[in-house]
Amino acid sequence: SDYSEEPPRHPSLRINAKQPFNAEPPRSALIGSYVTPVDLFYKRNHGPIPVIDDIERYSISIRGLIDNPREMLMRDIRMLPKYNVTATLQCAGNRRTAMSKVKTVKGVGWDVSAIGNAVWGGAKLADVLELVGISKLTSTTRAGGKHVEFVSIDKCKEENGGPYKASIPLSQATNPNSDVLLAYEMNGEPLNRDHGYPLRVVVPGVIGARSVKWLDHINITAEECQGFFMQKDYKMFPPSVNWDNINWSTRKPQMDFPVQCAICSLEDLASVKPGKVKVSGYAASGGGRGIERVDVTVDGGKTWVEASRYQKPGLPYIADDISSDRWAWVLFEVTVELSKSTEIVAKAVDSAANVQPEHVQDIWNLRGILNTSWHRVQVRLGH
Ligand code: MTE
Ligand code: MO
Repeated sequence: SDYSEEPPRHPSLRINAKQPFNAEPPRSALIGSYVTPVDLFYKRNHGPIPVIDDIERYSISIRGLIDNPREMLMRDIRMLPKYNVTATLQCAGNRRTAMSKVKTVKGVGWDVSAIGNAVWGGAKLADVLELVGISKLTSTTRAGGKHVEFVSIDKCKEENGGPYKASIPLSQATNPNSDVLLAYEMNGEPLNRDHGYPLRVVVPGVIGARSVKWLDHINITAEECQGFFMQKDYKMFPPSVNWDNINWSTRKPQMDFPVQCAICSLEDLASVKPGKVKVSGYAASGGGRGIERVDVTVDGGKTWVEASRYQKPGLPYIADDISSDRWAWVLFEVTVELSKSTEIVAKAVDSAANVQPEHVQDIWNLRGILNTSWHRVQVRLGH
């Protein structure tokens, strides 16, 4: 594999792995703005970044169990109605480093910033599929297709040098309300190379692993994608499963991400002055569920205070209201009074009343995914 043509990257990113390039911004970058700047958006790769220079000839093909397979150029995709969807992308491995402190896990270590919120611009997958004769809201094609597989251009070692791939159910792909995009823009700019130039999939509300970058083709299949990242990775196992007794086929590939939050105004072991301290961070849930509440405690849970939540300035955030971005995170903020060194804890509740698990050890799993335990930050009182 060749890493000689990697794109330039922002110097403040914290590099968790160099080749493939995996990096996240400092916590504070996430609360600087509701929409995460592209430069500071986490980058999660499994191989070298593909080089695509002939954009005029770049095309994707749509094939498999359909009547009218078709090749589409970028201009064909741009001809379809363009949608801007504000959606949070989160790696299933977000907060893995904290989980690995319970017991070793396999995978790239991440702090709390393998997540970002962007405005993705592109065509709806439901519109693209309609062009090849698959009507909206269908779950099976005439030829028996039930899944939509996205295959990339990149090459990764987990696929023995083959491309990264993933699939989603056809019913989700053909539902315009699920807002699955073939995106060519991020925050109003053409996608950059790290994030999938020229075209990527964005599956809102679902773990980042299904949002395939550098799309090469779409396959309509009878079965779920059999690729490594669907079948031998990104599945949630109970704490009892280890590398000797694992049976991958017993679990489904993870799709929606669970309710999550993290404090981003403080690094762990931060030194703070006694008195009023502002605590802020992000909260997000998968499946289009909004955030109902974020609770914060500084006294070990004896008392909790509710943080205020916001998306856009001047617009009240109400979970699941049509005025809110349903695929996007909320930022939260609360002022607490500190008189001694302590642990600050935050937990979120989503609109289906799902709550985060209290302790990371209860959800420990060998791949270190979905650490959504209450977020804890130790603070020391300074002068
Ligand atoms: N698509 C391709 N082609 N190759 C990859 O390595 N990584 C996936 C997904 N899509 C990946 C991919 C994973 S695990 C995540 S979390 C997101 O892309 C990360 O997207 P980002 O780098 O734009 O933040
Ligand atoms: Mo990921």
